Amino acid sequence: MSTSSNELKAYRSTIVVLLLIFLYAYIRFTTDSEVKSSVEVIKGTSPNEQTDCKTTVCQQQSTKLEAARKLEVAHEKERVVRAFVAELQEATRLAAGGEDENAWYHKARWNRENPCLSRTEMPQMYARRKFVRDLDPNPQWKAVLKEYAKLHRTCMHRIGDPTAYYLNRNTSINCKFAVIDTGKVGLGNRLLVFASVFAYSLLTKRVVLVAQSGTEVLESSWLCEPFEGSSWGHFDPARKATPFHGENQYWNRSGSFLNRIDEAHRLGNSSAALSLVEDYAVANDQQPDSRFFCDTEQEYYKNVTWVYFNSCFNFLPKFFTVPSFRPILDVLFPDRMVLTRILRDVMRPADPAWIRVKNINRGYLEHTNRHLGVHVRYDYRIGDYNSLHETIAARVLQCAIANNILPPVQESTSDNKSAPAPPLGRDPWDISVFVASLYEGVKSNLTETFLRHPTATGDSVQVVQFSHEGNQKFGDDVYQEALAEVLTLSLSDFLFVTPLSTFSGIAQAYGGLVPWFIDFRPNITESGPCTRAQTVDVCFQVPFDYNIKCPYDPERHDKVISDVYPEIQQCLDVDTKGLQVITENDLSMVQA
Ligand SMILES: *[C@@H]1O[C@H](CO)[C@@H](O)[C@H](O)[C@H]1NC(C)=O
Ligand SMILES: *[C@@H]1O[C@H](CO)[C@@H](O)[C@H](O)[C@H]1NC(C)=O
Ligand SMILES: *[C@@H]1O[C@H](CO)[C@@H](O)[C@H](O)[C@H]1NC(C)=O
Ligand SMILES: *[C@@H]1O[C@H](CO)[C@@H](O)[C@H](O)[C@H]1NC(C)=O
Ligand SMILES: *[C@@H]1O[C@H](CO)[C@@H](O)[C@H](O)[C@H]1NC(C)=O
Ligand SMILES: *[C@@H]1O[C@H](CO)[C@@H](O)[C@H](O)[C@H]1NC(C)=O
Ligand SMILES: CC(=O)N[C@H]1CO[C@H](CO)[C@@H](O)[C@@H]1O
Repeated sequence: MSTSSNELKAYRSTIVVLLLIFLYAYIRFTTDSEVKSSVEVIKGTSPNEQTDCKTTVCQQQSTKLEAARKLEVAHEKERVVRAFVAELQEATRLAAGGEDENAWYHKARWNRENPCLSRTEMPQMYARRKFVRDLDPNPQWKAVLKEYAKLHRTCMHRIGDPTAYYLNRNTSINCKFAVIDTGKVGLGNRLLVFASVFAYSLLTKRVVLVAQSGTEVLESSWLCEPFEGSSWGHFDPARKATPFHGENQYWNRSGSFLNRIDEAHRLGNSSAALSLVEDYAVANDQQPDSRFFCDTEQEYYKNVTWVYFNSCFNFLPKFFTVPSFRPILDVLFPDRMVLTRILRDVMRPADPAWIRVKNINRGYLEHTNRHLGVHVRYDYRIGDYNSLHETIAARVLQCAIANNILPPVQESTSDNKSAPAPPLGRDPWDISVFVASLYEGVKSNLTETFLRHPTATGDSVQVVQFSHEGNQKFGDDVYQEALAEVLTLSLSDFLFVTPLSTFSGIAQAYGGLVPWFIDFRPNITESGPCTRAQTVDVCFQVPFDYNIKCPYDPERHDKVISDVYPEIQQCLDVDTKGLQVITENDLSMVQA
């Protein structure tokens, strides 16, 4: 019995060694394009083999194999980034038309004229949090952003006034554009659309511009200019080029664009048929059509000079379903924290908003050991507030105590006042709770609770809230203030958010935090007061489809998105219906 089992083991090991040697050789000698698939083969089989891998030779082989695999992955990653940077550089070269930017661009002067404290200070503030890891450095992303900024300023310098350039149907400069138009929406939606359209512009090497109507706030008063040497704002201030309002100018609706693609496909792919789909400008309404997220359709979009996004949705998650976008997305954002990166490196607060954040921080939060952020948003109406606020206040407290974020309080105030706190193995903490809400209910309840009752740990808890507007407002000051609140929330160690709220969403995304949703469903009993989110990403609320809709990609067409891409999931029931990207590497650290 034992002899044969030993034999079997030896036999197995030999096979394993041979297999590993074979695979190693296979990796070494396959071409670039095959690297990916061979890597997958090894990934799939190695765990089983390693359990059998007892001999030293085998272990050495396996270590070598692992090293080879890592090296190949790193090379592949480098190759993808290099190729993408080269494409951006080529786009810039074509746009420049031989003009040298040193003749007109003065970096130091531009930076003097466009000060932005948060550019250098914000990363330091995030790094200072005590219960949250910092984002990994990402030099590839920085390099890509730098190239993109160069493309942006080159195009903007060459075309002059973008509105006139559009209205003249001018195509003399080799640049393409994407316009963001959110209309009148709150800060959260606005930033999410900015991030979505920016992501698209980067992926497709378009110049991103923000449409400006007379009544809208100037983004430059609350956001820094994101691209060195140029401005992305103020497109079409007089609304002469705006689609969906009155005169349509040159915009074709995305629906008619898709119809003509279908027509071209019916006629076969002769160049005559393809030229039927040569649009100057295409406008997307509400959110891009599902077919926007397909390679074939994106091939046609490459020939469209202007693409307009009239939207208030966060459609960024669906870019992870576009096969041709995936390699660079995967390489630049291995943890899928794309929204966090874009918010922190493109949507930087302008000095007035940032100074406000610093003041709040200095006055109330900096000296504390632990910082909980709470954003409570009742559904706009005072009725919801009156019926819900006691429940919500209780749930916030329960959630914080159940998750060891706030200490429990002692029942009696007078008798136990001098009772020594139980030994903790550390000094008592100062814990701060920052509440952002249009109402004061949660703040009053928490303040009262911690004033009346000593904590069981001896830690002290202070609660802060600044604005309580009652109703959501719009306007310059309100945007600055709202952004300051979002950023203060994002600087928390722990974050409680309101389901469905995009204001909550951008706080979690700036902060790189996986928050807890306070359950706003009145009668919920089984799930407890709160539910931990599944990701740092924000929900793409109500996408048109949960299936892939790419008729010219029969292999994927009509399949359920989450089946094909498990890294994209439906948003949680406690939150809202939609899709979101599941990020990796939660930055929260193990709690003390
Ligand atoms: C097109 O744009 C270029 C660059 O700004 C400009 O020189 C040219 O005059 C424009 N052409 C028309 C027809 O407006
Ligand atoms: C064009 O048509 C040919 C033959 O009908 C086909 O092989 C090819 O894949 C088509 N190309 C595109 C881009 O659709
Ligand atoms: C885009 O335009 C180029 C040049 O006009 C043409 O060769 C190509 O077929 C077009 N692509 C599509 C998908 O229509
Ligand atoms: C806080 O709210 C809970 C739930 O409504 C209530 O039981 C408690 O008395 C409140 N505490 C204070 C101090 O207001
Ligand atoms: C507080 O004091 C009361 C009465 O002396 C006692 O029953 C209770 O156990 C004490 N609580 C704690 C947490 O020490
Ligand atoms: C919640 O409970 C109350 C009282 O039990 C009931 O009247 C109400 O219909 C319930 N609401 C929901 C949404 O189930
Ligand atoms: C179907 C459709 O609306 N086509 C229009 C698209 O836009 C061009 C101008 O760019 C018009 O000439 C087409 O009629």
